[in-house]
Amino acid sequence: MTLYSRIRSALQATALGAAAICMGLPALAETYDIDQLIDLSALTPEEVYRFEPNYLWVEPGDTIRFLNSTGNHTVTSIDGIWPEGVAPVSIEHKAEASVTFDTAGIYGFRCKVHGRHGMYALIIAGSPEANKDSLDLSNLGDLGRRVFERLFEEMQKDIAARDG
Ligand SMILES: [Cu+2]
Repeated sequence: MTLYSRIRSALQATALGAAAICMGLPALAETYDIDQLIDLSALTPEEVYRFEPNYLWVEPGDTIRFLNSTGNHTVTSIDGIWPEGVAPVSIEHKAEASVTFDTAGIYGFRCKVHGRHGMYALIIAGSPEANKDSLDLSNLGDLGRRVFERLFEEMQKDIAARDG
C-alpha cells in the first residue's frame, strides 16, 4: 500500500465513521409503505387478500403510506383495537394515503370488503401499553379473531425482545 492510498483509505474510514455516528442520532420520523394486494398465487384466502406487510412496529411520529386502497380495498380502523381519543381512519379509492401515528398504542386495520377473507393489519406505535389491556375483538368474526391472535403473538414476541 502506498502512502497515498493509506491516507486515502484512512480518510474513507473516517467518512464512514462519521456517517455511522450520524445514523446513531435520535431517529427522525420515518415513512413506511403498506401495500394492499390481491395475490392469486397465494395458497390461503387470507394471503390472497392482504396488507403487505400486515404487521409493523413504528415509533410515534412515524407515517405509513397505504398504497392501492383502490377498487374494493379500504383501510378502515377497527373499533376495539384503537387507542382512545385517536380519530378513526377510513381510506377508500386512494392510490396512496398517509396516516401519521402521533399517539402510542395498538392500531387494528381491516379492509371493509376483504375482512371476511382475513385482510387485516396490526400496527404498534411506540408502546402497546395505552390499550393493550382494553383490546376488544368482539367486532370481528371468527377468522378475524384468529388472524389477530396470530398478530398479537408477533407483538408479544417483539415486546419480549424489547424488554429483554
Ligand atoms: Cu381488500
